Amino acid sequence: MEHFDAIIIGAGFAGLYQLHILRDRLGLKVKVLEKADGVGGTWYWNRYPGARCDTESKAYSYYFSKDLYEAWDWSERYPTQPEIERYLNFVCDKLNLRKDIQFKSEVSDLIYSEKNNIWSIQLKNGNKVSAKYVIAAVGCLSFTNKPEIPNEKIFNGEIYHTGNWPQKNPTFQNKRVGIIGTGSTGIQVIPEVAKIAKKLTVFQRTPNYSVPAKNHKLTKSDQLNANKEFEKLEQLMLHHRGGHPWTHSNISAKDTNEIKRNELYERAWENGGLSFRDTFSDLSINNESNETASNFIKEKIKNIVNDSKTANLLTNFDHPFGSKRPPIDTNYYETFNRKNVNLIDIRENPIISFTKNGIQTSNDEYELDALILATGFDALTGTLLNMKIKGRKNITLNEYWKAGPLTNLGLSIPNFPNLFLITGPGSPAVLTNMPRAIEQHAEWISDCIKFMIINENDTIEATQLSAETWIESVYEAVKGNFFLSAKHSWYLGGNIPEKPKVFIPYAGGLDKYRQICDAVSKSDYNGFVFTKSLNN
Ligand code: N01
Repeated sequence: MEHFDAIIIGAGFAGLYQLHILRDRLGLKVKVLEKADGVGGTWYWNRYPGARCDTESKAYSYYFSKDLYEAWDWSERYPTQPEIERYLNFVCDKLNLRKDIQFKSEVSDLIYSEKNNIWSIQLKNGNKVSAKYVIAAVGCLSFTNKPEIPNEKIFNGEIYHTGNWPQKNPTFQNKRVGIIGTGSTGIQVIPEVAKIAKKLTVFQRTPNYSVPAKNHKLTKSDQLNANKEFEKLEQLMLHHRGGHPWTHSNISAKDTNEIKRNELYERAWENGGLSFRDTFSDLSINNESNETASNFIKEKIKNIVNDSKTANLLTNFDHPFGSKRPPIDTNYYETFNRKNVNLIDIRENPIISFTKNGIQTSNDEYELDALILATGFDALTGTLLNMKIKGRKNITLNEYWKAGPLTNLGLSIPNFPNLFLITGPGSPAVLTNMPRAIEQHAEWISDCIKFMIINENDTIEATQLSAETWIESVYEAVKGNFFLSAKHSWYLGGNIPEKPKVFIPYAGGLDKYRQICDAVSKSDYNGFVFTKSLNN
């Protein structure tokens, strides 16, 4: 069995950067294990029509190297899936990473041996490797949520999940297509499929608030400006709680007069994108303020959608704006004005089962040639818990996290020494511009391993007390935030029936979180214990 200093699981944004710095800065023997046959992580699997990032390309890039940043030109304001996949392949080649990535290598078991202080890593293909350190760079949204609809086997049509899209794009030309799900993904895929399908039936359980992306092609001068503004963008992102390149508003919506407020909303709507939710400072904590945003979006939708019944269904919100991750779109609401598109309310009339020819709801049958599930993910913990991870004294991660994920800083788990998580549960991760959170984590982990090498430590492990204290901080950070009021949201495990219902990410902001992590490393890792073996 080949032994490595470090095994990294996953070759997305996180795994690639972690490989680069552990190998090229610390000189470690490192291998990345990747389930797919190419790099990209989330950007490998989510190749559905319309897949594109909601964060602007100039910000959704690595920032650790200005040379690397300047060597790549994005072609649109928001990068498409194929362009991000190409970008990650470019980074991989530029940094000569590919030779240390083993593709088609899905990890099934991770077992820690206390006796040897070694992790053995079992792959689904039967191979085995071992390592001193394991870094799980498995992504936060990588384990698909496929609802169990009875009688799937009798359905004659095709079934696709957006999070596991086939390499060879299926064709929907002249087909009757159904889509379940109107989250960020559904909102991207629906307008694209509507353009080609003979008929599109959208099965909506909960309407979502969406703001226009206002995507556009980037000109040469846009690209040069992004390069010139590298330092400025970097600073803005460092000080933004979500790692985005704009400043926070300090104006309350409720305290702003209606004319001014609508002017600011209009400007944000016209500008498009995720910054809409930062138009005012109190949208996520004050009912009155939140309602102003919700009403503004409702009005917009009602002005766009011609059929009033459809418009009512699309605005029948059951959660405050921003309490679920707000999507952005290109022609989502406009799509419902097409003659070939039909919106079905499955909250009122739930899906009962597949039939031979389609889907049966409580009041009708819908004939379909293909069904697309845009039903999201078992987020943040799904992929970790699906690998069988055993730590000290044979404790399994599944048992240890029975009541919810327990980590210190979302980086390390008591009883699981030398196992690090990138953007793990308890970190700001999914509430941020991911590459910023990923770079911060990968660097913290690399610094920590360097510290261990210098000090000849064999193991590092979060203490139980530090993890319990940190999870208290996670609950504290979200108190009073509307995130807690969207009961079905994946932030709360609400989309997976058997999941503990706890708020998973740290909502205190990436800026504050970075300071906390820095303070921990400066204190020689307060909250962690190190051990040395007798050989040292
Ligand atoms: O998943 P979701 P997503 N029966 O969980 C419905 C990121 N992302 O893939 O709301 C019927 O948000 C569910 O209905 P409801 C982003 O962080 C990023 O869209 O639970 N319906 C909902 O409508 C995002 O938040 C980007 O009532 C069922 C939908 O399916 C995260 O990924 C692009 C159902 C799932 O929405 C997840 O987004 C896309 C069932 N049994 C995504 N189960 C970019 O930035 C679920 N639904 C590129």
